[in-house]
Amino acid sequence: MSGKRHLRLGHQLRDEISGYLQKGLLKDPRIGFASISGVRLSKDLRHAKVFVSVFGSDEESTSTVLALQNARSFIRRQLGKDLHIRRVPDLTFVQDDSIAEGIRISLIVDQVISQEESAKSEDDEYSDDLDDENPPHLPDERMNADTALTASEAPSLPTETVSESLSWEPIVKAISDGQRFLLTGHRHPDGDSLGAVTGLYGVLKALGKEAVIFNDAPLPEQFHFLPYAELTQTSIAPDDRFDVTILCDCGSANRAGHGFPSSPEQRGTFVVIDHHQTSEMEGDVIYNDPSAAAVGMLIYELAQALDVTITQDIAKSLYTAILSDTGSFRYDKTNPHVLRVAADLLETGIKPWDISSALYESAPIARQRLLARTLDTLDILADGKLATIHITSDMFDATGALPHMTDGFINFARGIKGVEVAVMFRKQEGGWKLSFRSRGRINVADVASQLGGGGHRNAAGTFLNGSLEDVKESVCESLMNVLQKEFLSVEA
Ligand SMILES: [Mn+2]
Repeated sequence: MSGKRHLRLGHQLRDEISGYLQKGLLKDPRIGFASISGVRLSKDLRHAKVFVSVFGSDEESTSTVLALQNARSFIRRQLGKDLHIRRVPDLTFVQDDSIAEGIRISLIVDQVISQEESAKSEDDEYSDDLDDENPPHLPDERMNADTALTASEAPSLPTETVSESLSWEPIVKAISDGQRFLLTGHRHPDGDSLGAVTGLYGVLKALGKEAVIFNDAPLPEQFHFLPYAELTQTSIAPDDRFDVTILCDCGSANRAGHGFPSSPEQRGTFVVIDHHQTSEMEGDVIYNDPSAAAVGMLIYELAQALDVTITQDIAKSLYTAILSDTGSFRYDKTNPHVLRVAADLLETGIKPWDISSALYESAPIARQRLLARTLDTLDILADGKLATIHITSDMFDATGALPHMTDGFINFARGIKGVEVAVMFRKQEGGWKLSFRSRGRINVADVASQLGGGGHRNAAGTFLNGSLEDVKESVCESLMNVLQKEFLSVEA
């Protein structure tokens, strides 16, 4: 069998069956809002597995797949007529419970599968570099820092409810008992993770503790103004031992930098302080409050629990963290409490403009040149609800800009009137780093986590392999489905 034929048939089946769904040809009421995410053909073209993505509850998924399965004879007959083929493959409808799976499959179909197994082997590639620019953290408004991922962008989740079940007590105890600390945030740190870490350093210093700040790479220049940033170590000696290791702004050690100690002997008590909804959490002590606008807010609370007076140095760091993750006090999590904490920090005498100008108004010229080119790639889809931009290697080469300088670019795409979701595709070694931003209706954390990434409701990211065309097509198709469902269901 030729690869071409295989490819063509896979596409035809996918497109035809999708068409039947869209046209409402299948009248079974159990069929929910479904799309065909991919078709996998056996070598001899006699069998086809049809992957169905259902945007709805588990029950809706199951009943949709069941209904399609029951209608398979009808669908085969219809396909025979429409495609003018004598032998339509046997169809098996299976639930594609992740968009990622769908994309994986459709990319594979595009590349022409020669063995069925090839699908499996690519699994891992998606989850890889999640951290790259911190998925769980997507910047918001930011100019440079990878920052602002803003949990703040995630509306709702009343603070009170969440906090009630959370207690600082175990962390206060771990800190009181320990003497030597290791502090770090996620790889490719943003203003919140670094501000939280340097603020926490100030808190520990006030308590007379000894602490090491770790990041696997030198800090981006715009963070050099942060107190204690210059103490950051890019490696940890294998024989170095800590009583307590505190990880901020992400939920697991694999999001920390390369060289982050992996053994309990070295780490001591492993404490995680985070505010992400989708992080998988690991740690001896975990404090995760997704309602918090920034981890900086949590470090402020922790300082209070420890009875530490906020110095200017601590305030600078925590203000940076909060400013970063609230998009300069623009997102929904900018509630009265956030502003009161910010006000407290300003009471120490720190100057807001010193911080905001260092963070947002000190861009290198190469960054602005890359921004100009990136905006030129703007694509508007889904009746103006979906905007995409992309950055290729050539664009980096032509401008001399570096990957971390692209923070905030995507907000220019989301910032267009009518755009509900924006996606930025940025070339990275081995594939594309995707950043998602939502205006609020669509939960892009769900979309990203189905693609092996994560993030917040309105800001998320992931990494995918493939050509720009393939990745973009698949992701946009999935997003268009999500948008269609959201807007149909709301308008209906
Ligand atoms: Mn954060």
